Parts: sequence; C-alpha cells; structure tokens
Amino acid sequence: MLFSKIYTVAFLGASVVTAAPTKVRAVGDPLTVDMIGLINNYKTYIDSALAKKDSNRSNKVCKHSTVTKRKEWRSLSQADRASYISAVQCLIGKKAQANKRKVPGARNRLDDFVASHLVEGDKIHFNGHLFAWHRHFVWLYEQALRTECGYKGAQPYWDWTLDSANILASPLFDGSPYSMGSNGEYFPHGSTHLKAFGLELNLPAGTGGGCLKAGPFKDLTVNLGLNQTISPPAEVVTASIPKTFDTPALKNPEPLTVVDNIVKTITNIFDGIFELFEEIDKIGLIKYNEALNYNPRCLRRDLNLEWAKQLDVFHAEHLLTSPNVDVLERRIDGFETDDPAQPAVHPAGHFVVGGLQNDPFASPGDPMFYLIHAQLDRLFSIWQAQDPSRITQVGGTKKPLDKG
Ligand SMILES: *[C@@H]1O[C@H](CO)[C@@H](O)[C@H](O)[C@H]1NC(C)=O
Ligand SMILES: *[C@@H]1O[C@H](CO)[C@@H](O)[C@H](O)[C@H]1NC(C)=O
Ligand SMILES: [Cu+2]
Repeated sequence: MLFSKIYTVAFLGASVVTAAPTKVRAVGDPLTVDMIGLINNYKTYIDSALAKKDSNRSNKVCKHSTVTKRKEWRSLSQADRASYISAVQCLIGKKAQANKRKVPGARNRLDDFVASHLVEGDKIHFNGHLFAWHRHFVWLYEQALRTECGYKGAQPYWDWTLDSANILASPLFDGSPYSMGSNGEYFPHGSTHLKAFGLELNLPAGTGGGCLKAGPFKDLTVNLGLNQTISPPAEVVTASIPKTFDTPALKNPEPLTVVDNIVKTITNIFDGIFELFEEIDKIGLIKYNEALNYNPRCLRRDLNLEWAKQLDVFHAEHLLTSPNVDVLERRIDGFETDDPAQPAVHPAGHFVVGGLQNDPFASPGDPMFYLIHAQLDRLFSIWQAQDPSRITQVGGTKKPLDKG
C-alpha cells in the first residue's frame, strides 16, 4: 500500500490509492449520474410520504408548504445566512439551563448541547446509536433556534463534496459576515493526540490550528471540554494506528424492536433535555466528567487538505450503496473491515475542520458541528429513502466499535 505519509499517522487513513479515480467535484460541476439517481429516489420518497392521506386530509400538517426544508449553506440567500448566524449568536447569548452542579462549566445555551454530547459521548459514536441520536440532537438544536431565538428557517447543512477539491476556498470559511467563520490562525504545530472510544490516534496538523481569524464566531468563547494535546511541529509522530480494530462480525440489522427500546431510552432521557444529568446519575452511567468544568478558551480550527479528499462525491456514493444499516454505520465511521486505511467520512467531516472538531466529545461547541451533522443526517436520509424497509432499520450495539 502506497498511502502517503500523512495517512500513516491519520486515523483510519484513506483508500485513495486503491479506489477508482476520485470524482472531484467543484462548485458548479454537475452531480454524477449515480448521485442524481439516488437523490431522485429520495425526492420521490419524500413526495409520496407527503402525499399520503391522513385521517384529516383537510388540515393536514405535513405538506410541502409546511415542512421545514434543510438547505445547503450556499443555496441560502445572504439574508437567510445572516438570520441563521444571528439565531446561533442569540442561543450563545442565552443562559445555560443545565444543572449547575452537574455541569459547572456551562454558561450558555450552546454549552447545554455540548454538555449533553459530552456526557453521552461513549454511547453514541461508532455504534448503533450514531444516526438516531445525532438526528435527534440536531433537530433539538434546530428547534431551540426556532423557538428560543425566533429563527424561521431550517438547520442548514454543509455539502462538503462541493469543497473537497478546494476547502480553503470554501465560502463557509471565508470569514465574511455570511460565512460560518474562518480557518484558525496559522501556527506551526504537530499532530493532535486523541484518546477516545478505546483508540489512540494522532491527527495530522492542518493549515491553521489557532483561534478563528475572522467572521461571525471569531470571538466565541468555548467553555466546556478539555485542552487538547498538540505536539510541537518538529516532532514526527508515527505509529499509534491500531493494526486492526478487531471488528466484531456483522450481524444482520434488526427491525425496530429491541434496539428501538434502547434508542428510545436514550432519546427520552435527552428529551427532558437538561434534567438529563440528574437522570444519568440515577442510572449510574456517569458520576463525574472533568470536561464539564469551566475551561474558557477561544474556538480553534485547522482546515485539513488531506481529510478534505475523503469528502468527495465518490466516497458519498460509496456510503449510499451500503446494503444495510450496519454496513452504513461501519462504513461511515471507517470500521467496515479491519483495514486501518479505509476511509471514514464521519470522522473526516469533523477532522477536516479540525481544532475543536478534533475533540469527539466537545465538538458541538463549534457552531459548524450542526452543519456537519445535518449533512450526515442528509446522507442517512437519502440512504434510507432508497428502500422503505430502511426507515426502521437499527443496527450495531451500544458500545464503541460495536464491541459488546
Ligand atoms: C384530526 O383533527 C382533529 C381535530 O382538529 C384532531 O384532534 C386530531 O388530532 C387530528 N388527527 C390527525 C391524525 O391529525
Ligand atoms: C487550557 O488552555 C487555555 C488557553 O488556551 C489556558 O488558559 C488554560 O490554563 C489551559 N488549562 C489547562 C488546565 O491547562
Ligand atoms: Cu457526536
């Protein structure tokens, strides 16, 4: 395998060498035929779902004119982008609701979301809960923007296939008032050390690394989460890739029965949103988490050209051809097989932004998190719409990497 040096230090590297030629798509390029087909199936599915008659056809709530439609960032008008940004700023300006004793570091409403993700972290990643939990999480965030901050639109998503070839030119990070901010200030640095989900990884340095330089979230203070361990630039980090993930054999996905109860339990706990932490204590899942302490610091980013390569149309299509939800979940997180070089689109979606996005627990402290996860939810929705039986498919386990 000839994968480049950077991939040898990257978590779950990339299969750029073995894969078919990468279909790089630039802004304005048409979608590939396969992708158009998948998206058309999705549209047909939504149309038919909305066309279904309910018992009260006359005052039907779910119809094209009433549902909220999530859009890609650059298809929002400047005015719409501005109102989304000011709603996010409004949320950040509101007091935290989290229990002070459980989350001593929470200062604002964004922190409430970060805290929830921090507490649940080990139970909602690299496993069967990933899609359902994060779908609900982004929805709650969207609801908070709408009900608490008067936002009229839907949560936008970031279609990173549009930026895969030239992430540094992305309008999402151009630092204008209509962007999601900018890259971090460049400073010479090495890799970020990460210990999570039973894995130890060294994420390669990107093109920034410091505090945001410009744009709407330049002065955002991140309150929760631990400081990251970043090595000095001279230090050559090798190794640390697990040779194998010892991935358990795939079982067939289950229908929405037993596993559904687990998902329901989790989302129900979350529904009583910020009484969550009392609940958690009672059932003994968490006693104390240092990352919930007050640790004010700037928001950092580190746009990364190597991870960007995985966010192309080719990898999106590959995901969308997954035969069942277990394969989809393992494929999106890069543990479908035991090959450490397989691509991992979900981690890449975070690591491409870097900085706080390199922290799998505190990452929702960067408002970009919700555009990243709205995109993952979109891919999941498109995948689900290819076959109605997928709507209720749940797979995986409760543990990271489906262990146990
Ligand atoms: C139908 O309308 C009635 C009265 O407006 C309402 O109580 C009921 O919940 C509606 N049912 C559905 C399925 O929307
Ligand atoms: C974490 O980093 C910030 C600056 O980014 C610093 O002020 C703070 O002291 C650090 N905290 C710890 C525990 O090292
Ligand atoms: Cu997450």
